[in-house]
Amino acid sequence: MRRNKIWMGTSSDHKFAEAREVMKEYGIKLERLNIDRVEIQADDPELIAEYSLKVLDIEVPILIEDAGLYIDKYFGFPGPYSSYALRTIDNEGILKLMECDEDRSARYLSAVAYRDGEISITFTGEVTGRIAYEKKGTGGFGYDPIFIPDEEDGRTFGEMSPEEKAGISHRARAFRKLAEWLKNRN
Ligand code: ITT
Repeated sequence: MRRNKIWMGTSSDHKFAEAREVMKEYGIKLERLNIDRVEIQADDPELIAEYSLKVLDIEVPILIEDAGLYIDKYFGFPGPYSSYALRTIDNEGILKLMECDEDRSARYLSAVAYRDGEISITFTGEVTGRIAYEKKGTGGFGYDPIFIPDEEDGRTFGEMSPEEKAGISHRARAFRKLAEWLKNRN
């Protein structure tokens, strides 16, 4: 089975664009399968991605990514409910909820479940940071305007270029692990 072309099942233009750029660094072509994947309720993004992939009846090399924002003080909320929280309370709601909180530590998690004719394997990526006091920047998507990664200079992901975000993001880390693994295997 050809593995230098892989499909990503996602409804998100942003997730796909970020993932495609990372895979391109390794000479791997990522194609988009525009689907609404089946998502189970679980705390762990690995389990969610793996289940979404398991119920997908397609025989090509394919992957699913599950990602989310996990706020430490709120025991990981919104976590697996990240899409729902964005659709309902949005970034303004998160900022309001945390108005008086000094502990603002948070992380993004990504789990990429991959399958081809021979093997199923999952890789994870994480970036730690904190929730800003106000929205900043128009780059990225979702929670990026309120997430400040630890490893940078205090700017939110929303204030960074796509390349800067890709240098340290949860997604880039998980996809790089997959790409390295695929390269070593070929
Ligand atoms: P698919 O399930 O169709 O892939 P989705 O948008 O539902 O797309 P996720 O469940 O993986 O994707 O992500 C949940 C939400 O978390 C998503 O709606 C984003 O808004 C947010 N999110 C994930 N990664 C993010 C990132 O890198 N920057 C900002 N927000 C992100």
